[in-house]
Amino acid sequence: MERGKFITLEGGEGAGKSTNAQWIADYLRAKGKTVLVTREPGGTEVAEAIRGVLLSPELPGMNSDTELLLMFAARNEHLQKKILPALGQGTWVICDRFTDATYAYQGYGRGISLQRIAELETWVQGDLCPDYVILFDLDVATGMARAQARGQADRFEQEHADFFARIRNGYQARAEAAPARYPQIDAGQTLEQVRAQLEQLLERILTTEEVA
Ligand code: T5A
Repeated sequence: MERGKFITLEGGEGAGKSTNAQWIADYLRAKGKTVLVTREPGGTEVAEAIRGVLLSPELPGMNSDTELLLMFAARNEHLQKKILPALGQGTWVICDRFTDATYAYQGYGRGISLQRIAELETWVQGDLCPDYVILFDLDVATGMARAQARGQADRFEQEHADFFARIRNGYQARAEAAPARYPQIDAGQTLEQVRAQLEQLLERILTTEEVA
């Protein structure tokens, strides 16, 4: 059976990934695809429990390497139990954040060596990487304002603007290195305009897959 496509949604806080994940899935389903929507950190019972530790504002701050290892521990569980079986059955997987978030947050944000992240990536993923990384790009102030408007901030949302500026730069650096695999959405537009951009992009992806 032909492997499903693996599409991840990335960007800073409040960029609109979660708001649009289900909409993307519904669009693809209407085009005849079987689609699974999931998220990181999380996606399985064990990985969601790890997410609870990673995001809790109640726990004291954790060492950056501990944070990195927990992200990959959750990812391994998620990949083995959910993502790889789904892809193997021909299901398209839409994942709200994946390893690009680790490069952006733990690498560019926390300052962990990108080489160290790459080693863990190879260990956990082998040669699996997303077919497309949809990057929701948004200025930091708007993203923080949107996230704050939702109420209590998690451990990451309590960081300062310079942390999120490094993250945005990190995502841009990764997108510039492989622009065809990192299509970008201007997430500062209205939801209607964002969805018009997504529609164009999804049509392009579907056409490319038909030709391939
Ligand atoms: N993390 C994750 C790491 O550090 N390393 C890793 O490897 C991984 C996988 C996850 C945290 O973990 C970190 C990154 C994160 O900090 P989370 O709660 O899943 O925590 O965090 P986010 O993915 O950032 O979730 P957010 O909800 O903050 O961002 P979204 O999903 O991009 O934003 P969304 O869709 O919830 O929208 C936010 C608000 O804006 C509104 C929505 O209605 C909502 O209220 N909105 C818009 N308003 C106006 N115009 C638009 N176009 C709008 N789009 C959405």
